[in-house]
Amino acid sequence: MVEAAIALGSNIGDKADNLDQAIAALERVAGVRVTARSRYWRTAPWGFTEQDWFVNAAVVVETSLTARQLLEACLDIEARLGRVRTMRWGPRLIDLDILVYGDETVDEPGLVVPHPRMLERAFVLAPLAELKPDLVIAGQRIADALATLGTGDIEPIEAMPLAAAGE
Ligand code: GSY
Repeated sequence: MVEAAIALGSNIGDKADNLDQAIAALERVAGVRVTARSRYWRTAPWGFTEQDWFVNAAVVVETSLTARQLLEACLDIEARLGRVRTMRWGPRLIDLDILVYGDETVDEPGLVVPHPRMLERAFVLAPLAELKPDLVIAGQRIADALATLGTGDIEPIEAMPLAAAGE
């Protein structure tokens, strides 16, 4: 069994429900067991900023799948939930990205782990730091990498008044 971490994000429709459904679908994949999940975070859009805010989260899974099989399972969940791929950095119904797969390094078409840009993104590190603060990627502890980033544009949804979370 390998321990892997997966980032989730959504900025179309009922974002939190999209994440709920994706995590439930992951739990149903044979050979995958979700062992921990972060809070949901409301995050400002990164990259292409002229789009709606995101809900982001992270999960840790124990899996007997290979990294490639886990990727295929994630892509299958995205497709079944109705994701349509348009622009590269554009809005998305649901996004599942493998962040780490054990201590393996993979660099293949369509599959690069550890995720090459994860250390630059607070919307990835904040949820992951709740679950794996001491995980070291490229020589950096997740919690330390997060501390170097601005976190002013992200906040855990549970900490917000319900009316604001649902706006
Ligand atoms: O890289 C994942 C998709 N994505 C996101 C995201 O998940 N959250 C935020 N806040 N901004 C993003 N920009 C892109 S692209």
